[in-house]
Amino acid sequence: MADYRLHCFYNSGNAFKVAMMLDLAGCDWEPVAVTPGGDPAHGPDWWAGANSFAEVPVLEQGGRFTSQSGVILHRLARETGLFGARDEDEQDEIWRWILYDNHKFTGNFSMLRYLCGIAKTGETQVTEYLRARVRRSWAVVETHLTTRDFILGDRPSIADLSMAGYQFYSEPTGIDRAAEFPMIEAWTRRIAALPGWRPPEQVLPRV
Ligand SMILES: N[C@@H](CCC(=O)N[C@@H](CS)C(=O)NCC(=O)O)C(=O)O
Repeated sequence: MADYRLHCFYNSGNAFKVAMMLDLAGCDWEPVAVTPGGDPAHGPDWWAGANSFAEVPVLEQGGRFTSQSGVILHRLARETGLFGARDEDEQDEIWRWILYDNHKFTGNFSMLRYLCGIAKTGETQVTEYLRARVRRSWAVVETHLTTRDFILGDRPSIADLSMAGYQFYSEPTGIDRAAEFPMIEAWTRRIAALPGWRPPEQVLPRV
């Protein structure tokens, strides 16, 4: 069995955040496919116990299960000595961006992508509302990246991996990233150029 097992599914950009970290850090890991709501590999006990939040990703390591991509990234940075903070100020800065990511940068975009690109609901007041919120949070990151290559400055950290998780899916959302957010576009390409990076379709299981 691999050192790390990532319980995940293809469409989860939150799971892809962790998959990127495992790949870039050169970890020995394998994906375990999850079907939301229940599947043969994950019975009711798993959903009620190890995964009581009923979300992916969940990282399994030596019988221990951890959910929440931000916490998983933090643990992996500590264990591998890679993509983490060099001091307490950097640690605070990483958490500041990961929390902003979970709440706004990823939080709004993941719902917009789901409605527009996967459920294909068509235009609604909800998609309009989410798109406006995505544009506002992406504008914050666009400005931040005008003066640096990565979120902390000149080197990538788990803050970048968290925030980039959904940037590698291409369903239409009504937002033209390359045209509207060229700094985010360039940052995404810098992350994809890191040694060991693989796209979601190569690493996450389709269920
Ligand atoms: N803040 C969580 C979000 C996890 C999350 O929302 N996962 C989605 C897939 S991307 C999920 O499992 N959704 C199932 C549900 O909400 O029922 C994290 O970063 O891990």
